[in-house]
Amino acid sequence: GPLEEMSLPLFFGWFLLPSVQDKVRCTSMDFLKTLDTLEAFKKHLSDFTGKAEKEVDLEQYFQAKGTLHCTTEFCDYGKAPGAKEYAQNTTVKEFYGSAFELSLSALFVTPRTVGARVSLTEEQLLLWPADPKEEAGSTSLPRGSRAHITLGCAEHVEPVQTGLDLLEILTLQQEGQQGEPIEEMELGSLTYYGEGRWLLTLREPICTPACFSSFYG
Ligand code: 2AM
Repeated sequence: GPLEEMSLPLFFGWFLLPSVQDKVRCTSMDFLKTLDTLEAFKKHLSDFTGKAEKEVDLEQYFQAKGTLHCTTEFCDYGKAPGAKEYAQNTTVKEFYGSAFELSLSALFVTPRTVGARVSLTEEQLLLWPADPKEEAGSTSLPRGSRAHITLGCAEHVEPVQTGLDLLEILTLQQEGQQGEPIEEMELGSLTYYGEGRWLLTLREPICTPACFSSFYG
């Protein structure tokens, strides 16, 4: 019946506490503001606009998408494959409602999304499901590679894209593409990977408290 169908959430994940959400949002806005002014970014502006001469205001370009969180398992109310098994997993049940500290190690921007990479600890990896997308490349990426927080999406782009954009950058790195080092910024080093893909590796990871829980919507 309908109640049974509702018994699984839309997704499980780590939810940032409201006070740190503001801090992370500010950091991301500052980064976008700075990136926008860089000559190197202007040089590759057509990645974002399709036209070389047009201007782009990155802060307007991306729209925020609700509460900041790092999705572990997308359940789609039970319709997604593996959702039931995940919800019934003893580790998932044990840690449900527990506090964690997430480490944000990088920020990334593409013409589609802006996000923060989350570097998971061994304990946090226990809550990370097997992810076919991480295993998809010719040599698969380490477990947890997709872990991220969506900070914003371009118009008509769904948040699921953020993790795929991150995997794309990590795949390039794994294939040996160093990217083009752009400059040392206050927050860390900025690298360009072509096709509008920018990665800011943070000098100091941002540590943020987060609660492992689920979202029904
Ligand atoms: P996100 O984790 O990149 O932000 C609700 O849509 C949440 O579930 C969003 O946070 C979204 O992306 C995530 N999500 C949506 N579809 C997904 C999918 N097919 N696989 C993994 N995560 C998904």
